[in-house]
Amino acid sequence: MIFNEEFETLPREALEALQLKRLQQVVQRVYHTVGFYKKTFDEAGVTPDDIKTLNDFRRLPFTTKEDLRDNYPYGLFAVPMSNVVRVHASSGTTGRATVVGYTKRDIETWSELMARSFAAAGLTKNDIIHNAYGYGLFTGGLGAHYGAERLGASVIPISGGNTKRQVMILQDFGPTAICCTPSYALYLAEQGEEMGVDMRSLKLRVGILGAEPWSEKIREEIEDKLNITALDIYGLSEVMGPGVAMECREGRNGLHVFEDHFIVETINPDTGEPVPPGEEGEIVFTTITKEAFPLIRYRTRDISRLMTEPCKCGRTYARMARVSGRSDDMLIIRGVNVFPSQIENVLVGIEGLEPHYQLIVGREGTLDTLEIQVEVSENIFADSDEIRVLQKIERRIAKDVKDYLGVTAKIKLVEPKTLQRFEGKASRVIDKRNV
Ligand code: DLL
Repeated sequence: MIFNEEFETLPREALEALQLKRLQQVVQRVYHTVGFYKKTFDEAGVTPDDIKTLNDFRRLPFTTKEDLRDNYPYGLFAVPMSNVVRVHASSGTTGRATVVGYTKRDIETWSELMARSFAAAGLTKNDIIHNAYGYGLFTGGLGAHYGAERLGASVIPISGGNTKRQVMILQDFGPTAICCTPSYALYLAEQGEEMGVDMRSLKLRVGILGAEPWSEKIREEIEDKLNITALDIYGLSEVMGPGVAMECREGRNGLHVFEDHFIVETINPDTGEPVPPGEEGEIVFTTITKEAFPLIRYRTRDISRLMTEPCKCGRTYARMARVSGRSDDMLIIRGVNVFPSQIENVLVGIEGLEPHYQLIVGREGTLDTLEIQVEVSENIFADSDEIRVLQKIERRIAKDVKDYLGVTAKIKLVEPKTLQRFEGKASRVIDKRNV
């Protein structure tokens, strides 16, 4: 279902004309209201009047997370605080939080984009949405909440945590859709099973899952355990929150970027040069309708690739492939670059393992070490030849990690349900080298 037929299916030419018009307006506005942009544009030798085509746009300087931190908390706001009706913040793993603001109209836009996302997942006003994204400074909870109301659906504002109670509510209130991180969906499934609840026979039929990277294999696992269709939703606080891009039910292949509100590009993270559609690069967004906190060419650090082929759902937006990881999540182990998602890909391909793992990076003398802890499936312990089977799995992981990623890892198989579970975003890397 398409929530806003007019904008979501605009012919490309009209869409690009709209983008240019909106871009020109926002560039004028930030140049004249935000000191930071005046300075960076001047330094780059570009003025708002130079933006005559969408291509000229590449002359504008990038904005980085560092810039946001330097202007903490409100330095990049383009309206007076009296026009700001909400702030959110993302904590990040290092340094100061990033603070973002919304005008009344920004909240309306965001609600509409979330409503569009829910509609893309096949939801209507007849659905009951169990919203387990955290409410608070995190954008997930309130973002999804307002979108669900905009759609006219019924929302259960359960937020994160208290997992046993969540299982009860899933049984008793009969929600048809769930919003949470993929890792929390798995945890809920596991917790339900432990409570003796048949999680496949709930009324749930759709999951709108995001806020962290996940793989196709994890999607299959969630779909199987909860008997739902699981769809990927993407967003980041700086750009708006959830609902920047959403996978549609029909295509299930890449997330449509709501390009009437955001211009998306991919760049080479090392050189800043543009990368053509189809090739992996760092995703960069420019917001073209936001009032309180517009962002020009914001470098997300997220790695993905753009797809411009038409989608069977009829939306004319470009799609981004599922985010494979963040350039700043990259681990360098004895000089080899490794993304946690690459290790996950190796693990999910091996029979007998559960999708719960932890990576521990350390240092012995001057050498980096990597330990992969991963849970094995319950049924392995039923095997009479348990020890031999376990050893075989261990060797297989070590070999695959070495063959595919070029790093030597110590493997530690652990019993089911012994590693940490996550209510929000999973954090699977413990880097002891930094402490
Ligand atoms: O995570 C917003 C959100 C809430 C998105 C709920 C989807 C659902 P932040 O806390 O600012 O905002 O974190 C943003 O999370 O730059 C990505 O690295 C990662 N991320 C978000 N969605 C996805 C996804 C929210 N679908 C950061 N796949 C982003 C992979 C994702 N990574």
